[in-house]
Parts: sequence; structure tokens; C-alpha cells
Amino acid sequence: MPLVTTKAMFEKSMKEKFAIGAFNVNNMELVQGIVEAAAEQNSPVILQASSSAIKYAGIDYLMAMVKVAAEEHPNIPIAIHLDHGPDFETCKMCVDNGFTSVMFDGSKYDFEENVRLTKEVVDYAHSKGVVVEAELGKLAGIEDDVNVSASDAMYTDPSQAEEFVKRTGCDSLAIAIGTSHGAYKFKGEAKLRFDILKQIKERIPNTPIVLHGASTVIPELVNMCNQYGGNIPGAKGVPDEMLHEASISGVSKINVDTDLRLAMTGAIRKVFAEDPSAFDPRKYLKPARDLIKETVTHKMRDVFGSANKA
Ligand code: TD3
Ligand code: ZN
Repeated sequence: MPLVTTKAMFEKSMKEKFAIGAFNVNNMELVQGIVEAAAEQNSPVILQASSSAIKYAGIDYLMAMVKVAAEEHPNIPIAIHLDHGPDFETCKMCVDNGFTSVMFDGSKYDFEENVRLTKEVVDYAHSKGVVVEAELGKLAGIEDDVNVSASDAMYTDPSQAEEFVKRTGCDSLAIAIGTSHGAYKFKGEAKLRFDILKQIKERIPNTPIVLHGASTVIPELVNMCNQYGGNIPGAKGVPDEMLHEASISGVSKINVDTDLRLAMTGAIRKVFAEDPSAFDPRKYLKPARDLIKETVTHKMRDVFGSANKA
């Protein structure tokens, strides 16, 4: 199957109440580990790259790898998506280079500016058959939870979400309900505002919802990093049960980067700790690729419910 947009997979996800994993890639082992898991699970999958990942790998290398992945796995839908596009030019570059989906992240602008800039990207992308994810609301940082009214102001406002989607024509919407990027999402108990998600779904039932900052920060992977010489104390993510609830409550796309970084790092650290004489890259990159595959398999099969939904 050639690379596809997210349109059909999102429609199925909303109808059948499951979420599709969107996994960040910047090298061959990540691409291979993720698509092998998706193919085995017969799951749709979104590969995504940020602008810094594109700079790291080079857009031609990245697209070439992703195209080979799609050719090798013709039975599952694979989309290639720009994560957190910062401006029109970056979004345009990705559209022009064969990305099937782009995110324009205007969440740092005020509402009107976010609408205006998002609409520009939507108009261009749609003219080329590419879909657009937009963002409204600000992802929380752990320090933002101190003051309830201040953190309340950062969550996505459901009535604004309705107006935003109407005015921009965006295809999917990333919302803020308490998640945040990275390995330190919560100080105490993990808490997501499912009440806000519900209100948003009531206002825009046909718009696929996206959850950023949604890694579990899998304790076994954190322990693996720490056991073999790492130093990542007190890391905490979104528990699998909450991600499962999100998946059956109208969230169509769940972004995962931190868990992949932990898997890759943990596996490599383990090889080096157990065999200081290792210096063949295949000796540490194969276990890393295997653990990426295992991690993605777990999410598709046990958490997001996307297995057998290709
Ligand atoms: O957009 N992304 C990936 C890039 C963020 C840097 O980690 C996400 O929403 C993934 O968030 P998470 O929870 O994996 O950090
Ligand atoms: Zn994100």
C-alpha cells in the first residue's frame, strides 16, 4: 500500500472506538521496529517526524525509509506526518516532499492568530490532498499544576474548539487535557481531564482528537535505563489504563516518543553494561530495534486497541 493520509484510519477509529499510535522516527531501527510491530498486529500506524528529526535524518533519507516500509508492508495503512510544524514553510516543505499529513502547532499564539496561521496551512495542504492536524490549548508542565485556575486556563476550551475547527477546516485537533511532553508528566498522581474530552467530543463529534505527551514512561524501561548506568529518577507518565480509556472515549491518535527513546536507550545500555567489549553497532542496535517492536506491539495490542484494525 502506498503511504496514505489519516482520513480513512481516523474514520474507522471513531466508528469502532480505538486509537492509532503515532510514533516518532529519526532512524532506520525506529522505522523498522515500529512497522514490523504494526504489520504483525495488522494495525494502522502513523510514523511522524518533528522538524528537528527531519533536520537530523534529512528529509530525503526519511522519506526513502518510510516509502520502503510502506512497500514492504502492503497490507497495513501507514501515514507519514509532520509533528509540531512550527510555521507555514516547514509544513509546505513536508507537503511538497510527500508527507501525507502535517501538524501546524499554533498553540503558542493567541486564538485569532492560531486560526489565521492554521487556515493558511490547511488551504495549501488540502490543495495537495494532504490532511492537517492543529492544536488548541497548551500542554501542561508539571509545575503548572500548582495553581488550579492557572492550569484550567491552559486546557482546551470546548466551545473554542468548536469555533476553531469550523473556522480553520483542520482535519484533526490536538487538545490539552493534562498531558505533557517528556519523562516527567506528573508530580503526584497522574490526572487527565476526561470531563473536558467528553465536552469536546460533544461539540465536535466528527473531528478526530489527538493526544500529545501521551507516553506511559513505562516503568520497566526507566528501570532498565537506570539499572545499566542511566540517571532518570522520578520519571512518570500516563498510565496504560488512562490511555485505554482515552482510546475508547474518542481519542483517535496517541503520540508516543518518550517510551521509544527509553526503549532504545535501555536496550543499548544493557548491551554495553553486560559486554564492555562490544563495538559492532549491530550488536547493540538489533536489541534496541527488538525492544522498540515489543513496546509498540504492547501499545497497539493491549492499550490502544488498534490491532486487527488495518
Ligand atoms: O509530539 N510528541 C513527540 C515529540 C515530543 C518530545 O518527546 C509527543 O506528543 C510525544 O510525547 P511523549 O509523551 O512521548 O513525550
Ligand atoms: Zn507533541
